[in-house]
Amino acid sequence: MIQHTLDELKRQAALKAVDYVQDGMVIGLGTGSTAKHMILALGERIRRGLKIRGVPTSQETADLARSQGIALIESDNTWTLDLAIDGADQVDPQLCLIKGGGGALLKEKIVAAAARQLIIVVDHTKRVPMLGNSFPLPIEVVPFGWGNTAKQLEAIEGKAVLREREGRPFRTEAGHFILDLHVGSITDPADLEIRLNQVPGVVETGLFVGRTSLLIVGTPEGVVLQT
Ligand code: ABF
Repeated sequence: MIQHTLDELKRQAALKAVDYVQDGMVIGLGTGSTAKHMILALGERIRRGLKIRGVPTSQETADLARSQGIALIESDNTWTLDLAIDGADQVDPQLCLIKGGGGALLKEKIVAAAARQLIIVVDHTKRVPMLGNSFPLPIEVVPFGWGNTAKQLEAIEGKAVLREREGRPFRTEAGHFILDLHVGSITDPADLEIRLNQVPGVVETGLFVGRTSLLIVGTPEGVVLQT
């Protein structure tokens, strides 16, 4: 059997996702190493004549998309997205997600909410029977009083750890902090999302519930789809 690296499995799944992109569509462009493969594949198709426009979920994605000739909608106003394609950190059997490992969860969720369809692309290691446990839940919070926000989150569940980069708090593109909430099994993602969002200071959580239209998984045995 051919040994595939995880990155190759992500690439194969991303290529499949790009099959769903049609001429004239407006596409939400995700962030991360899997989304990068998707953007490179879109670039290939654009060079063969595909015409699309994109809304990027991060500066990194915007830069890559431009380099691939994807026309970006620069307006912050209103867009109608035919499709969004993004990665995830964990996916459960109901297609609920944990996202935000890369820190782009806020724009990713806004884009997911604006899209008629959301395709999530992962390698098989991201599939879990239950969200949580091995991956802490990222929560974007305003810096003001973040320690108080952390305590209130912990009163709901888990241990909140301020994400740092090079010894300083990690800042999202919107200037917020990320608290990584170490929780056990998330038995009811919808309920937890509601409760976490009620804490003052929380901007958004990395729980994506009921948003995935199609999951595309790269596995050593081939690409698998789940709706
Ligand atoms: C983004 O990229 C994030 O929401 C998620 O944290 C990450 C997925 O990681 P990768 O595609 O690099 O494995 O979609």
